[in-house]
Amino acid sequence: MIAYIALGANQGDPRMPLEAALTALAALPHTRLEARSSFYRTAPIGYENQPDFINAVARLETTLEPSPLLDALQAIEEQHGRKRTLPNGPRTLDLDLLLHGDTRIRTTRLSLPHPRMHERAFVLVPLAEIAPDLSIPGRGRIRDLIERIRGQAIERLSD
Ligand code: PH2
Ligand code: MG
Ligand code: MG
Repeated sequence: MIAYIALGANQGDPRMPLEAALTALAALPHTRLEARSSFYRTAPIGYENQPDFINAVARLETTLEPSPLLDALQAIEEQHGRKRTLPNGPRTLDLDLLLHGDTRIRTTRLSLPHPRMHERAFVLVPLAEIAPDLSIPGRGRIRDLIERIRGQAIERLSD
């Protein structure tokens, strides 16, 4: 199964936890890291009085089901000092499961596709870099979705 993961951080030098998280994703059991986007500097969405984020997206090929994959993502977050404080507030590392094949579920623990991904440039722009022809179940083609979020500040960082 193909799964897409959003990575984000905005404390200290956020590139370090993002690089460490990519290494940890590549080391997950039954999983291959197939692609990763560039890093992007993005203006905070939601709670605005906080530093800019660094965001990226990774594509995994995995036989892990959504729930064990989410467990693994949360374990990686905790290894990198994630403290759950304000919703939408500052974080040292956030790993969100965006898509898992064509799975559509809504549970208290996990919603797929991620319920806000289609309206966030910090997800769609890095995702389009590694999956330009993707369609998001129930939401449509990524190319069309990106047309609607042109106002959100996002800048691709050089390697
Ligand atoms: N994550 C949030 C809320 N707002 N804004 C940006 N730019 N990037 C994020 O990763 C982000 C956010 C909740 O997880
Ligand atoms: Mg999260
Ligand atoms: Mg998040």
